[in-house]
Amino acid sequence: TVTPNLHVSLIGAPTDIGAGARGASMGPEALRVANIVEILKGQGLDVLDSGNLFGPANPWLPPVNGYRHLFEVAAWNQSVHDAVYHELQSGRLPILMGGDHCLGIGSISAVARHCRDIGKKLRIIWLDAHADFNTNTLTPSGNVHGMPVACLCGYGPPELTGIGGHTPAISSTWVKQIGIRSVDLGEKHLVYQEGLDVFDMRFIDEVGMRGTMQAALADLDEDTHLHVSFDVDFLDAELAPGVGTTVLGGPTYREAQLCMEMIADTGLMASLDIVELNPALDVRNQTAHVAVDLVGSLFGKSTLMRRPQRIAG
Ligand code: 4U7
Ligand code: MN
Ligand code: MN
Ligand code: MN
Repeated sequence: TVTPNLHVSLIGAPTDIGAGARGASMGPEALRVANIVEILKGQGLDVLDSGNLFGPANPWLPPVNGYRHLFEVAAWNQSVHDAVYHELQSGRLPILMGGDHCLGIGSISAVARHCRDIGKKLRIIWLDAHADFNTNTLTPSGNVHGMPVACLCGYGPPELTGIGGHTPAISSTWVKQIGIRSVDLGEKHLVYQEGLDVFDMRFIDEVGMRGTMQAALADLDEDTHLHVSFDVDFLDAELAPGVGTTVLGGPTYREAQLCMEMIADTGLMASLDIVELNPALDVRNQTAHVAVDLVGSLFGKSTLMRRPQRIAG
């Protein structure tokens, strides 16, 4: 049987260093203003807000060699790696509050290192409108928030691929992407070549969110560490306007709830990123409130009393 970790640590990483629009740096505070601490405590979790990490300012320069701000991106990711690894070693469940999605490199490198330490199987649920599988030669923007999955799989600069002490940090077969509806032309080829498991919006349209999550969660076992990387632009743009890169046609509120509930039912989530929230583009913090509500469901909030159960594959 599976016992979820009830001791969670919030880690704020206030930066937009890998993004194309300014403002994701305000994400951690917007999540706090939307009562992330109180809501998780209200669900019986022991919540520790460790405050914010520090890192270089955003110089807002054009790309060099296909990367914008590579040096600063590496510095932020090193500090995210160290903080996430520390919480995991302390036996706590880290919740990284970004910040843009380039920080998934540091976060997941740390999770992968921890799983190597203790011999656990790692699986990653990547909730996003985008595949984030660009490289410096494929990227149309140079923004590193479009590259974290590729970097984690070993396609990227050594400054980013080596952060967790092992390159590649993960195998692409460990990643299940949900909600994808925007993949760049060159990126498409690399996603195909790698055989990445992408449950795109067409798959969700045809199979439904229940069937999608059953497939995405099929190869978990009791010894699996499940990491969830929640890019808020996963959600339909009407529901979640407060993100830098909105894409129409995302999961509805109900579909997103079911997705989160089915992850919670596994009892295996052991680390989480909440990224790409951009309060500068939000409407009265609504996107932050929706994100926090969904995170509540990720941690097992449900309408009715529930007995422990597992969704079989
Ligand atoms: B996010 C993009 F070109 N693919 O690489 C790119 F469309 O973390 C967007 O998923 C990346 O929000 C979006 O710049 C990164 C673009
Ligand atoms: Mn993303
Ligand atoms: Mn995205
Ligand atoms: Mn984005």
